Amino acid sequence: MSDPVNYEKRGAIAVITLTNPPVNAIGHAVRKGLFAGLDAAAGDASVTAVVITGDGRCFSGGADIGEFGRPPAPPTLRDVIEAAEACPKPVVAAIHGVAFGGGLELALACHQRVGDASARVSLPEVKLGLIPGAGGTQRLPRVIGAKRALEFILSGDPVGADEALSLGIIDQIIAGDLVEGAVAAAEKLAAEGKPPRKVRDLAAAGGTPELFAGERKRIERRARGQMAPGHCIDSVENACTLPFDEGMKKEREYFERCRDSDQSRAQRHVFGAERAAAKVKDMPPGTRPRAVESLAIVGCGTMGAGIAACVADASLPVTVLETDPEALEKGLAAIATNYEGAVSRGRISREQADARMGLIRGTNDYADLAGADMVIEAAFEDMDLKKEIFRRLDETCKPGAILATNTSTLDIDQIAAATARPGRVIGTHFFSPANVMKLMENVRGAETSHETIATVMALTKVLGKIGVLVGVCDGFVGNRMYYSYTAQANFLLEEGAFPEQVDRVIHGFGFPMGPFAVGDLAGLDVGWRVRQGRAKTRPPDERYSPIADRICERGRFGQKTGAGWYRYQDGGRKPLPDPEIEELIIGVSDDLGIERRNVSDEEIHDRCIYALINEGAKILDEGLVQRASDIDIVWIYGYGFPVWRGGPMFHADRVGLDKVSARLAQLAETHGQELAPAPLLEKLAGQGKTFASL
Ligand code: 3H9
Repeated sequence: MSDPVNYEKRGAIAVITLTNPPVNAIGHAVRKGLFAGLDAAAGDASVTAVVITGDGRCFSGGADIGEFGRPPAPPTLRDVIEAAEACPKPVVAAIHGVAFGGGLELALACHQRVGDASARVSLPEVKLGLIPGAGGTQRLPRVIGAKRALEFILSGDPVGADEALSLGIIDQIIAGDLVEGAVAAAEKLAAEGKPPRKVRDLAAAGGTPELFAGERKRIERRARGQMAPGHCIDSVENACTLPFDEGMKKEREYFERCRDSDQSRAQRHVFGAERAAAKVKDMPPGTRPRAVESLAIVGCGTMGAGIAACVADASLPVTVLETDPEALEKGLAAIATNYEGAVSRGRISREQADARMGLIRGTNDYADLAGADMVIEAAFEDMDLKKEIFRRLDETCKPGAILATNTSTLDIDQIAAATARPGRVIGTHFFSPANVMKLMENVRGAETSHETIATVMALTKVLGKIGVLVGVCDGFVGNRMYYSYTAQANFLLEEGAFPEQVDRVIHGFGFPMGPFAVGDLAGLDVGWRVRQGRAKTRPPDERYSPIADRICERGRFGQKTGAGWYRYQDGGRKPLPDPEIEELIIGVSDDLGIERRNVSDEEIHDRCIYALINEGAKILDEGLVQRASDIDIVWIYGYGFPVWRGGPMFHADRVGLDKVSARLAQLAETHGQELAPAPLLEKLAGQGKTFASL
């Protein structure tokens, strides 16, 4: 293994370079190397100043996340950072690519920071359920003021070189060779002969009590249930009110509390799970994704328009086909309106909106799709219609083009069979709104080629999405699990609960909304149509709740009709319990001969959440995902499962599969065999294993 830190001298300047690919994570060996380098530079009379930089693609992605579960080994990152700040010779950080987390904390302790145009800085610890723990909460407010530091730390989002310069996070942008520029800056500092400027000696400006109170209020809703954001605020407040060393001591306490919490463990799991999802286990080495430089979308309804916008957002040209000119015009207008909204909310500039709109071209003619590298069909959910479209696409599109379907339920293999290129057919299940939701279920059919899979997984990243590769089954992973979860929610209504109770429990678990509020938001008519289509094939002994159908029969399709599971006043979005629905639900219980009873919150939690986990276990057993954590990603990014619980399968592992399995077995005895523990769950529970162990 090569040394993870390189030390060299350029004239009188010591250059310490992190060489720990891929992202120069600061693990134990790097810390040791940095510490030794700083020590050597301090003790070498011929060295007048120091530059710290990163080799390869970036300065540093921060502390090594993989080490958080292990006992800390000295020197700690804080020791290294203190050594940099205390160095009697000027230390200059030279940043290219990312300086994230501990990487930025190291840079903030240097006496000057320079970067090139590629520099991006952030303190993303909050996304891992942590607070910056190596001085970030104490030094950043001293550099950019409390208000901006809070925004920066609470969002965890990066800023680019120009913004970092205007904020004062970096002092200079170097146009030519970064390290040469940094060495020149270090020589200049050394020549000035002044004592190094230390951020710890500055005062943090703007930390008013109102600022902190306002931020605490804001995160109550935005980060409900999460520990880290509150501690980020506490710690930045300390930077404004306490001496530096005391603030650091507190920061350490908060950091350790967060690091050792289940929440951070869950969020670190999600970080790894997200990256694991991108890897396809059976991909033959050397498989290369095809270039996708132009796309086409068939259908410009809600999904088609959303997908087109998401492609244009990624700066790729896209042709949108609607055979009906009026529908095309309407769809394109909807995209334009959406962009206008983004401009007026300040999310994108007018130039960006115009550029993106300029990438979208409408057509009524299939011939215009002939040159596309990939086509995504986003037509109505109807097998015959989709087959017909694929037949035409197969005839029209160039031989290498990939044909994808944005179905949420239909069998990809049947659709692929309508073409002479089943190897190039795949499912790309976007979630609505497609230009906002991060998840894509990429559905591999029996004949989908590895090259097609590699291409679509790579495209997913280009589109800024997180792709999970899944197999063909009814509803794929997300919706299939959603059916099991909402089925229990509906049965609970028949047995004695009301929508607001179920939604309250699920919201309390950490979902942004309960299943009934979600139904009203998404619209109830689509599911109704799907259920009508399936009525004929539903096994007669399968328990089926008619409540949702009866609600739809009254024309209550959710928020868009002002009424659904709830009523909505004056066009508002606040779900209000509706006596009409309570009456309807009680009527259904009567019709089914169910005696209503008091349903406890605990029962609601267990039946809904454990049904979800149980279906996940079946999916895993059927080999429809590559690993349990893929299911976690689907549920976090597609359905709002609380990230700080790590996803349903991680959550189950944490609760203990023996407990989950035993509780399901008990519930099944009273409430029906749908709740019987899945064989895989029972097996793992019996062996004392976890889903993660598979
Ligand atoms: C911290 O710093 C705590 C301190 O405040 C206090 C300490 C006392 N560690 O994302 P990619 C791996 S907390 C270990 O695919 P990209 C990653 O798993 C840390 N490994 O590439 C992947 O591995 P694999 C705060 C890391 O170019 C590979 O690098 N920092 C780390 O799309 C490539 O990653 C963060 O939260 C790490 N810190 O994006 C930053 N970072 O190849 C988290 C990455 O086996 N990281 N890896 O799948 C990121 O945001 C992105 O990874 C980054 C690169 C932008 C760096």
